[in-house]
Amino acid sequence: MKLKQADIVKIRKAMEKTLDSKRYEHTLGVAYTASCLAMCHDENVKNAELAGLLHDCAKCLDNSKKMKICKKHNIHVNKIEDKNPFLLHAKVGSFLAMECYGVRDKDVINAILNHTTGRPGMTKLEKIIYIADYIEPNRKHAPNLAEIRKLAFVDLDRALMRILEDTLSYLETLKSDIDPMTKKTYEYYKEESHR
Ligand code: DGI
Ligand code: FE
Ligand code: FE
Repeated sequence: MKLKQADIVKIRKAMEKTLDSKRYEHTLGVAYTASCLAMCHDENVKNAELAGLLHDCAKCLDNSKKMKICKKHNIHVNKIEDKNPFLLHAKVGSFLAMECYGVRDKDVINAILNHTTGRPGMTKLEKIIYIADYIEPNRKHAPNLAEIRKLAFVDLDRALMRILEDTLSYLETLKSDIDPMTKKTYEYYKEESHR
């Protein structure tokens, strides 16, 4: 099924309702940034906008609601997610994208699913959403942001690697639990960058 502009408008309005205003502004930032990255790197622009709009659609559900959705629909919750339920907004979000927002495109669904931890062997769209989430205009505090923003429009893989490195060291300084997938993604792209 081809995505219509009307579907995008409907989803944008649904996000305005379901997200708090800060998260909605971030969401618009990710959608526009992802569209621009798609233009720059020859990806489907509308898919990038759609995945950007929906990537945090489950972010404003409280943790018990996210857990409940996982239990009800047999979505696996690992130990780290059990201790840090905010991580589940990606899995739950991809589920809602399919079930509530009618998304059928697998690549779009996977871009939502993997936007927090990444995964080894990401598609171009998955990389674009992962990167757009980090560099969108409302983000302010990440180190090296100006440099990574520029790099994202030159080389997706190098931008991805910089973000993975900075995210992992940030999580390590905070002594946060690290999801096995976050670690695996980093190891995979570190190896790939040496090739
Ligand atoms: O939902 P957003 O805030 O827009 O962005 P996100 O879904 O990428 O979540 C961002 C946060 O998630 C960021 O502070 C890094 C953190 N994160 C990524 N991987 C892991 C993680 N946090 C923990 N505790 N463990 C991880 O493996
Ligand atoms: Fe998120
Ligand atoms: Fe986000």
